[in-house]
Amino acid sequence: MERPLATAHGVIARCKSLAECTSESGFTTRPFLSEPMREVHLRLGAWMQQAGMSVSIDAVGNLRGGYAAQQPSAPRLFIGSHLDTVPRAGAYDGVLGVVLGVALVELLDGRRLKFHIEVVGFSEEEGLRFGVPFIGSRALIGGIDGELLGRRDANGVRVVDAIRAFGLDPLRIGDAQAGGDSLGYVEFHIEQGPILESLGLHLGVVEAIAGQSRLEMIFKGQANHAGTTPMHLRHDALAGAAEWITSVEKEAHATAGLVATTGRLHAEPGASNVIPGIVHASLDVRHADDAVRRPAVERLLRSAQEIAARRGLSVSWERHLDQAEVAMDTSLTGTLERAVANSGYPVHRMNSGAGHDAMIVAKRMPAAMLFLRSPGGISHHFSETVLEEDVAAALVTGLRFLEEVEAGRD
Ligand code: HGY
Ligand code: MN
Ligand code: MN
Repeated sequence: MERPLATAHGVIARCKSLAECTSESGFTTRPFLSEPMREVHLRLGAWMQQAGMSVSIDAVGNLRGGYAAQQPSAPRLFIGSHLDTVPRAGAYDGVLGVVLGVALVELLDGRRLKFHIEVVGFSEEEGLRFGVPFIGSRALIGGIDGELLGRRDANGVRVVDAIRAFGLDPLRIGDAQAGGDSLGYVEFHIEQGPILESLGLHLGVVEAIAGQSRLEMIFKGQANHAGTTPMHLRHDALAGAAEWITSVEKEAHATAGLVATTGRLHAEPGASNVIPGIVHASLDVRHADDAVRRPAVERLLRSAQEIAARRGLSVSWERHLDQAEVAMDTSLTGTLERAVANSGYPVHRMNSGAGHDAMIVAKRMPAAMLFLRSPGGISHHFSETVLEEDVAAALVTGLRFLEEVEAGRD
């Protein structure tokens, strides 16, 4: 166990080093195809090379490290997670899974297996820059279309232009697809919630990932003078949005397992002495059961219409994501469970409330996920952390998992 503990220390140090790559000084904020992502590619790419991997960057900016099998014709196991972050993120969401993948290859110490290993650092998972998540993993399964390439960021830059500006060729996006030799995909990720900690467990095996909806709501009223317009003659878009946000919270409280969030709000023209005329509000809705989530979204939209009509506002929306719940592959998850048990850890199955690249990759190949305990249940915040002993547990389990997959090739 000494080696994984030393390596766990190194894994955490590497995650902290990558957290320095940011577009907002003093925090870790790293959008898709941003300048700090180049530095992440350089640092991770160097570690991959030291581990004996061949390094490339595909046409959507995914960093890919290949570790060759004994035979060139062998199938390929992907180990991956994402390298982009939410604003003011922690050092581990996404990055940990990629750094752990590289560490597992290092621990093989040059030993070649009956399958190739490809460690993928996906370029985009959070949806920060273009409002839609999973651009990196979508490229791996051939899921990038013209509509996505034409989407614009806050500065009006299209996805296709951002790809060119990063020095990549959008015409080669098709080459990013995983081939027919794909054996499966495994993702290591912090839990981002309090369950494992409450149970006193190092690790959790993911059974299914909850579906999610993401929308942008636009409330329109009448901007006007804050001093001269009496209260009963106002059409305040922000007051309407605020009433709706409160109703969203009530609806989520009233529906078991439903979570609904407005995390971004933008009021125009945005002055203390002007009644807000236009408000953009994000909406994120999740539930483990799509049959609960989808009707809930429709109820929230009807509630927005009722509130807007009563206040003399208009409301419209753009649907950015309707991602169905996804079950992990039973057989690969069974292999992962054996690895957890044979490493001496209790097997705990759980669902994921957070979205993950695994839910996209699962459309193309068997996918499995291992969670590491999140101290304090905190994530999507700079105080997010992980324990060295849990990283060591993930490394031991990861090595066992590779052994189990190897044994399955006999
Ligand atoms: O938002 C999510 O669920 C994930 O962290 N991308
Ligand atoms: Mn995240
Ligand atoms: Mn993540």
